Amino acid sequence: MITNKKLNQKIGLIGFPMDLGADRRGVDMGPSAIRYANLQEKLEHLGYKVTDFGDIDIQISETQRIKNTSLKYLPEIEKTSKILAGKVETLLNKNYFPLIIGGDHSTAIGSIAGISNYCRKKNKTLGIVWIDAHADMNTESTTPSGNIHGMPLAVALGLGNKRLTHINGFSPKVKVENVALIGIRDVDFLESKNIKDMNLTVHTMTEIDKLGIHRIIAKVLSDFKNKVDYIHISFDMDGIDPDFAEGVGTPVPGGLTYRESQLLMEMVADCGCMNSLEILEVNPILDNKNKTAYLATELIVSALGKNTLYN
Ligand SMILES: [Mn+2]
Repeated sequence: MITNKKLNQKIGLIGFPMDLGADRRGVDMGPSAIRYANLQEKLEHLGYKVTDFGDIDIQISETQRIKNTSLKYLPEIEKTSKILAGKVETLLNKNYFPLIIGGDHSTAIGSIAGISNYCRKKNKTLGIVWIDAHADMNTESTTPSGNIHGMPLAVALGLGNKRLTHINGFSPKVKVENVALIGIRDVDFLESKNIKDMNLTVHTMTEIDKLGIHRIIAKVLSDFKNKVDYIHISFDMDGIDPDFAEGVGTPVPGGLTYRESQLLMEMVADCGCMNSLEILEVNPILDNKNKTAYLATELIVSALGKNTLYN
């Protein structure tokens, strides 16, 4: 028995080989590594119809100059985020389930811009579950690095540079009360002020240690079921402990275990309430025999209804 109610739905896969948002090079190879880990085959085995729409073209850093050290590679990230936003919105309008594989977490700037524009036109309320070691709540005025992959949640909430916050001409893309962060364990000093000022819901690793991942994700999903009618999952693979996911953009010890991350995704499937999914920050250069990309594909199929006993 497959619990996910969306079975037989068609999945539209988009790769976003972006690493301009991060200092460490390598996550641009994430989409390739995840495809190599048999993603499409695993999804088809579950009964989905999968169309791979390929990667979005992104220029490499060697062909660009950094003009603003607080917002590195802003022009290319802005340009490609707009393309991604348009493609994701088109997929939703054609009744595809969008599955976006990154790429660093700046990918979420474009994906969420497209999803939010779709929700706005269809009068749907968007909720976002953000799984990550980091809060990604920096702006150009708080960032210690200038790396845009530390900013995408702030951008979605309307904080930061207008060229990012106002893609598709409106902001914020999601209301702060409809966002939940899970797995957080590394927040920058000034970034924490943005979190407090916004009154953002953050489930830190400390809270997960105390209460258990089951209780936290159950509460997040039941709250969301009452107040939103579209759920996007933004999953940064560095939310998982480097013991299980060493090939990530920015590894931080003390993260979700293999089983905690699986249970989280299985509960998302049981909920039957996920409308789009993105998996980010797989870095094959730091990985061991593509293990982290394989884990990414296992998490994707779990979220889409793979069940231990029946398939
Ligand atoms: Mn992130």
